[in-house]
Amino acid sequence: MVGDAIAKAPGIVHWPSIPIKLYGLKIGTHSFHVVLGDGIHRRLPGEQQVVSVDVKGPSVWAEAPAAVAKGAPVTVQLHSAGFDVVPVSGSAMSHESPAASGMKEGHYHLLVDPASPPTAGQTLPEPRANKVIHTGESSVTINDLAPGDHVIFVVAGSTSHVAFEPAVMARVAVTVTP
Ligand SMILES: [Cu+2]
Repeated sequence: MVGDAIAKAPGIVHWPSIPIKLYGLKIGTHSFHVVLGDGIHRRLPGEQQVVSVDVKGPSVWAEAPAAVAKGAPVTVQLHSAGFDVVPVSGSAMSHESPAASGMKEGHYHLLVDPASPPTAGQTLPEPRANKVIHTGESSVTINDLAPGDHVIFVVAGSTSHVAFEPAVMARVAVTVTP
């Protein structure tokens, strides 16, 4: 209804511009209901539009708490389908044969508050504590997030750390309260 509050909750994406970008979709058919809201998230007049998308995969998706208190660790749960997640091999980054894995196997890359969203085919940055994490594990804990809003991208990349093309990624938002 016009004037009703639009919740901030899982499955509801508030997006300030066009196009709307949706990350972390599971394989399968999804339908999206699009409505307009005002600056304080109240429904504006206008028809609801419904669009449908069939996601073929591969896919990654992630879950994290929407809000944590300052100093609390943030644990991100990682999920995937349509490719094999393998442990990160070698102690150093290697960039031989970037396309060799062909999206059949790879691992997760977590980018905490990157300057811009990651893109398909890019070589992912080297590990940095609590900022850039390469992992084949099914969860990651991030520490020392400053109070405020944070965005964490989870990017599927090859064993040589190149983002899958087309991009396979999830996005989670975490607010750290003072
Ligand atoms: Cu990597």
